[in-house]
Amino acid sequence: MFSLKKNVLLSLYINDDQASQADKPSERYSIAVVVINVTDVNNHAPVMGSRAYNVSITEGVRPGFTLLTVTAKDEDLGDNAVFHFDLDDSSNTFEVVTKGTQGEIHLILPVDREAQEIYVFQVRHKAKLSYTC
Ligand SMILES: [Ca+2]
Ligand SMILES: [Ca+2]
Repeated sequence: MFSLKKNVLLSLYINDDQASQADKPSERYSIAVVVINVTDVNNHAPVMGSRAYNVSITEGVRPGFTLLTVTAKDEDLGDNAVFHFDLDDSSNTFEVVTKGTQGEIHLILPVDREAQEIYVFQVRHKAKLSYTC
């Protein structure tokens, strides 16, 4: 479970230089602890682990085969860091399944090299919450 807050711990001193406890220097000041809670806002978009992938598969591979796992990272915390992957595949041959910060790209239809030799598509990530810059 993520926390939406990070703590900053400060020590606050108050010192009396005029105090007369010269024989007890530890009584010339007092200390208070100050805890500052910094709450996260959604100010980071997810970033892909790589800008491009190149994968080769053999025709005849059965649908369901995982041909690639992509990753992304969001610097925020909790729900502010949640995203899912989406696939822009006009051939409808592949699908992406989001598993945490990873996206598994599966084959969902058979490929035939004589029918199509190369597939090019985009993998996108979409944040669960809108973020502020
Ligand atoms: Ca974010
Ligand atoms: Ca943030």
